[in-house]
Order: sequence, then structure tokens, then C-alpha cells
Amino acid sequence: MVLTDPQAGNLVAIALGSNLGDSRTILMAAIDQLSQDPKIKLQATSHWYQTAAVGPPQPDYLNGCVSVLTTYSPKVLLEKLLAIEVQFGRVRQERWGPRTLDLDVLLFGQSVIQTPTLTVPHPYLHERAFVLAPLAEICPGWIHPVLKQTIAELTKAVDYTGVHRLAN
Ligand code: A4P
Ligand code: MG
Repeated sequence: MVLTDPQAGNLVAIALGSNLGDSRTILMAAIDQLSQDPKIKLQATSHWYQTAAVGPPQPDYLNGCVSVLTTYSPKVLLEKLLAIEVQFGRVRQERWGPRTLDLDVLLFGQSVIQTPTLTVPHPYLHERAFVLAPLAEICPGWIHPVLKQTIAELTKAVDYTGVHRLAN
């Protein structure tokens, strides 16, 4: 798997989640919005998963992942994702609380980033079944640059109770 190419840019894995409103429509529209950006090329899309919420009691989530190729820097890509969240009515309330749309950068090539606004790889990626299940569908061989294990290997250590793949 080529993760960084001088022309095409970096391969990036993005997690999508929603548990407020018409989640499936919102998530599909967010992917559509992403792929309309001339500097973001959609590579792969996972199935959707219905997942029990981690955190305070709240409705189940719909979760999925996409991989994209982009020439944006991590910082600019994050700004694009935050703008799409706002466009779909995301209002930040309690930590880990319900949301219409959550877009997280999971992996950015083999980069390890630690700034006040961006941590990559996503710090909870390896412990969350609702992230690993869809991620393993689209990029099982991607090596986590900190843990030095493939996504397929990381999937073996989590519990998939409450995580159900939906027919797309
Ligand atoms: N930020 C730092 N690193 C990143 C990154 N890699 N990707 C900063 C995206 N953002 C990153 O985000 C707050 C800030 O994190 C951003 O402005 C960005 O500068 P947020 O999404 O508003 O934060 P939050 O959701 O309140 O907290 P947190 O810890 O990011 O929550 P998560 O990890 O997003 O988890 N249960 C199920 N089943 N499915 C879910 O999708 N999601 C959450 C939220 C909880 N429980 C869930 C799910
Ligand atoms: Mg988030």
C-alpha cells in the first residue's frame, strides 16, 4: 500500500459517526461533500455499522470509515472536516455526547502528529471496536505508526459486542 506519493499526496483514513438526526443521510452527504473537494480523492468506503454508544447513555451510533488521497496538510484537512461537521449542524456540547456528525482523522500516511488541535494516529483508534471494524474492511494492512501493528492485527484485541455491520 502506497501511503505517500509526491504527486497524489497522502492516504488518510477518516472515521465517520452520527447518532442524532437522519444519520445515514448525514453520513452519505458528508462523504459526498468530502469527495467534491478537488484536493480530496475518495479511495474506499466501508459498510455502515450500528454501534452501542461508548460514553454517557445515548442512542446507538452509525459508524463507518473512508480512505482518501489528499494533498492537504493534516492541519488544513482537519479544518475541512470541522467545516463539514458545522455544515451538518454539529454543536459541541458534552464530551463524548450525542452528535449529528463526527469526523475524525484516524491515520495520515505514516505520520505521527501531536499538536494542541490534532493527534494522529487517533488516540483511541486501537481500543474502539466501532472504529476498527470498518477500518479493517478498507485498510487491513496499514501499519499503525506508533504501535507497529497492522489494523488487522489490532482488530484481534477488541470486543465487538454491540457492533453490527449493516447491509449497505
Ligand atoms: N482533534 C485532535 N485530534 C483529532 C483527530 N485525529 N481527528 C481535536 C479529529 N479531531 C481531532 O473534537 C474536539 C477536537 O479534537 C477537535 O476540534 C480537534 O481539534 P470533538 O469531536 O468535538 O471531541 P469530542 O467528540 O467531544 O471528544 P473526543 O474525545 O474527540 O471524542 P471522540 O473520540 O470523537 O468520540 N460511541 C460509538 N459507538 N460511536 C462513536 O462514534 N464517538 C464518540 C466521540 C463517543 N462514543 C462513541 C462514538
Ligand atoms: Mg471528533
